[in-house]
Amino acid sequence: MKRLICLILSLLLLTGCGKSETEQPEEEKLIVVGISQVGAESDWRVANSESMKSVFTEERDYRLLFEDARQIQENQIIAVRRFIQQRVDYIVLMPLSETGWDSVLQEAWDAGIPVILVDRMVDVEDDSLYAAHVGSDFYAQGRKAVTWMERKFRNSSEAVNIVHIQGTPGSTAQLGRTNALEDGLTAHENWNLLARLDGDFTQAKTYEVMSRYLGTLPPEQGIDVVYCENDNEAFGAIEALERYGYQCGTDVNVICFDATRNALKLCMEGKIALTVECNPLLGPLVEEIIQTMEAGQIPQKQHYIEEKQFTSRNLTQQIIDSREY
Ligand code: GYE
Repeated sequence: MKRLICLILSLLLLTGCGKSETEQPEEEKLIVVGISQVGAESDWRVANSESMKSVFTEERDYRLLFEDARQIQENQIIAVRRFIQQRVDYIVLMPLSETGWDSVLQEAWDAGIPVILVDRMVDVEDDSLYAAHVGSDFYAQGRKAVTWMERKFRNSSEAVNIVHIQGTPGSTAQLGRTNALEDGLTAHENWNLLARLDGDFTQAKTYEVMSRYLGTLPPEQGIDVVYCENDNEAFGAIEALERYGYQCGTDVNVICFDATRNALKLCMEGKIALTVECNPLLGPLVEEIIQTMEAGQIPQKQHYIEEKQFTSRNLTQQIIDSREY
């Protein structure tokens, strides 16, 4: 009797328990997406991760493998190699900095796994190593800030004293926003760069470097602009400036990028003069690219998104309330 039961069970297993031959087990129907995220250094980054996680869910037929690199590029390279070993269907990479990607992207290409770049770019010799890029034009964002400064100081022949707080060195967001300011400095003789500090896109580091810097300044030193390469740097800079008795919005014009809800609030209060929008909600666009490839088509290589800019003049409470990030 035992033998008979075993035989029936084995037969059932062999025939797939009566399922038709074309039907696949649940797991195999899911599109497997491996995401290598930079870290969680800013409000922008957290919103970007949330956007990806809300799109790539099992209910929507995806299996998501999400790796946070904690701001270390080596961790991203390890994650991408792991995704290749796991034979994921797509790799989504938010590269920390632009260089150092040729070998690992070549490995993904050799394994036939498309790589979609999100947010920042990579500097590789062969751009067929990635399928598409979705992100912002960071130089254009920087130009918006520089144009605002040009208008603000157009009638002033006196020195415009600027403190520049940079983002993670070598990242596309840093390079584009820095280059735009550099061009502004070259174009305007009276724009005077007081200092260039590395805030690494974080509030804590910016508070630290800014406090240290302000501590070295003579009390009469005026600062007209603090050009922060993201909102979180602006939060840290404002804290430090206030600690040293500067009035943000009256003495100092703090400029930043992202336009997250907390920055919009400070802008409405007048402490931030300008925040240039950088949209982190890129999950739906990445999904569109994946679906294009699933349909056997070639996706558009470059996707830039429309972005605005905010000052206390065009901000409303309604805009702040409806901000998703
Ligand atoms: O502005 C900043 C972040 O690369 C666009 O990185 C991104 C930047 C963003 O940490 O907040």
